[in-house]
Amino acid sequence: MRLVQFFVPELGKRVGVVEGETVVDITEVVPTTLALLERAIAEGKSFEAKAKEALDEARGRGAQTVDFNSLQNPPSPDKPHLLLPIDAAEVWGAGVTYKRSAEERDLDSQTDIYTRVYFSDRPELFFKATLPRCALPFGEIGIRSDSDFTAVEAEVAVVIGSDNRPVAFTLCNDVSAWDIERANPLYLPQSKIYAGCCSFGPMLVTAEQIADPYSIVVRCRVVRDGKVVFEGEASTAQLSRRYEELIAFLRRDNPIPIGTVLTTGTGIMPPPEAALRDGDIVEIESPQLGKLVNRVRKLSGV
Ligand code: DO4
Ligand code: MG
Repeated sequence: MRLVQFFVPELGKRVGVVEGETVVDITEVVPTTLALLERAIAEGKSFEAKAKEALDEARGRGAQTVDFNSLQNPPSPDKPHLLLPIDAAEVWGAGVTYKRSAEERDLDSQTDIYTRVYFSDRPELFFKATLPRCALPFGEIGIRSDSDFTAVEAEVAVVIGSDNRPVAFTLCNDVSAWDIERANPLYLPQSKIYAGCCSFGPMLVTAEQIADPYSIVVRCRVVRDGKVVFEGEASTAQLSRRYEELIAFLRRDNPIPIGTVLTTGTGIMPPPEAALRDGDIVEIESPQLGKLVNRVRKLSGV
């Protein structure tokens, strides 16, 4: 199942199942994707099975449909648009899970700490964002006012249920101020957490729909004044850790809410020339997970 949350003027927030180019509105059965996941867990059902049940029930009640393309708009109270696909209470990140990420970060910061973490039993995990810090699909991601090199980090994210198996996958942009991280790795939280530091979506794809979670291809483009200034690609075939391992470490002695999103690291490392600028458009795309688009905005420092 592919699940979205979206906004329709006059109706407000909606939940839908994406079937091809059509979105079947299941809001009359369940008000949010998080409620759907919570109900699935309470009833001992898979997220996929519960979504199918909700879809069948909504259809039985004569569910409305909308065209998926009609939702691909920047957030505005006057136009239908996509929302974040789950109201995650917390977004966490895993780092240096791809060799390139370890090598390039060590080179840039003249340390070996990233390679050590890459090979260590314990993964790097960090708190990334709360929902208000996350940009909606087609919404604005931020560049801190004190950063000259903020980069897109195009990643696969998992949604966590009640155990260590991902219940769904989505795309995530772990936007990060690399110059701040490079100045001193202890500045990592300032590099990672600020207004508009993250976006994820456009949809949740339930785990059952992903034939091989270790061959998810992710492509990323930065478009400036209509021209592509950076393009990169990675695959979760290059991911050095298992999703279950990352989730198990995150959950250890750390009660995380159902529906938490964990973004699993980037395998695409843009060069300094691709430092994000105000007005850039960032596209992250995957054949399995859809396309996440955001505009970039330089923050004002207040
Ligand atoms: O260690 C710093 C952050 C790493 C990260 O976010 C990544 O590898 O994706
Ligand atoms: Mg990252």
